[in-house]
Amino acid sequence: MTPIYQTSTYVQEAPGKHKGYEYSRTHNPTRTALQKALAALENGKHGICYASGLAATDAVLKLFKPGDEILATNDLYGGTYRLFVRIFETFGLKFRFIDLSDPAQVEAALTENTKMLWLETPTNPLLRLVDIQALAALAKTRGILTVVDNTFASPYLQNPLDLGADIVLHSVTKYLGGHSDTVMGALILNDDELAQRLAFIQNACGAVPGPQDCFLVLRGLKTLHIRMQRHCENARRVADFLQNHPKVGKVYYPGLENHPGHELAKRQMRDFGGMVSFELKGDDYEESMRVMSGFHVFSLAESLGGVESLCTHPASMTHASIPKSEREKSGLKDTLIRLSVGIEDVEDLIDDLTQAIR
Ligand code: P1T
Repeated sequence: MTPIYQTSTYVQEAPGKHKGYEYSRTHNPTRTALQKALAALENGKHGICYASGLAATDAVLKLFKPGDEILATNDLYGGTYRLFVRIFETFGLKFRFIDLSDPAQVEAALTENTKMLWLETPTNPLLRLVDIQALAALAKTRGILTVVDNTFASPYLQNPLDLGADIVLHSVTKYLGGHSDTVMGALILNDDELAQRLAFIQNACGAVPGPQDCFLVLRGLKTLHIRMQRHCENARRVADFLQNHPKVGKVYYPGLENHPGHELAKRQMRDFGGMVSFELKGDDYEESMRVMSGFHVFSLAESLGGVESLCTHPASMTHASIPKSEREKSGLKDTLIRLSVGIEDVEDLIDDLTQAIR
């Protein structure tokens, strides 16, 4: 097993002459092992880890300069929106949020200042599908960078670099770590020059993960494939159950045949993932709140991708930093319930949903 190199500095042979490692903000052997593993999982050449998913996003944004414009999906993690609008807009970057599921709309929205497409697919929390191959091809013709936040799918289900994306981002906190015990982010890419710039930002800005966390993620990765198989199986059963429940309204899961992105999901992903969102019939706010407070097996908490099932109320939790008017424009209702379906016995999950909805 890769040791946990719990060290901040390394003895050098002579001034300016080190043995490959000089200081742990720059390099740490446990982190190097993890970065290589993550690169391999995404079929990428370079992996670069950061202290959180948002720290990885922050590093990508530092590639740009005032006046540059970023076109982003209008359904995305609330913290990403907050970083874009509340931090980087004040430094002169410009952001526009549109529905990226229609490539024709995207083409019409591009301007000469557009420098990056920011994709999530499936999106958080509405599980919309975005065509990575089509958008990356379009972006390439204009010299625009395509970044895919692959957190919801994980590399087990989808490899954006193979579809033409330039950079893959992960909140490693989620499926890669897999046990709700670590916060971390990663970027994976092929381009040497871009990787050098991002590694420079990693060191110069300093948002690096510690060796203990790198070890935990290395251990988590060993079961990624098995966990993902079970997440997908359980989520499919949960989605089917919800779809057939008389009190449930809309169910958002790319594995359902009536999901508008189902055909694309079949092409782009190997399975449909562990995230399911739904609304109750009648869209009553108080009823939704009662369901979310009534679970015994699902824990009411932010985050996703751990072995234990979680339930989240996006409007007040993960997406509270997006103004209500913007949330409504993208179709995110205050009554939406998001489930991260874990790897427990699925009958326990169905029983819990049954009693909570009752
Ligand atoms: O939490 P952090 O490791 O900084 O990752 C941010 C992030 C980035 N991208 C996506 C798609 C995410 O879902 C997240 C974090 N999301 C949650 C905490 C959540 O419950 O949705």
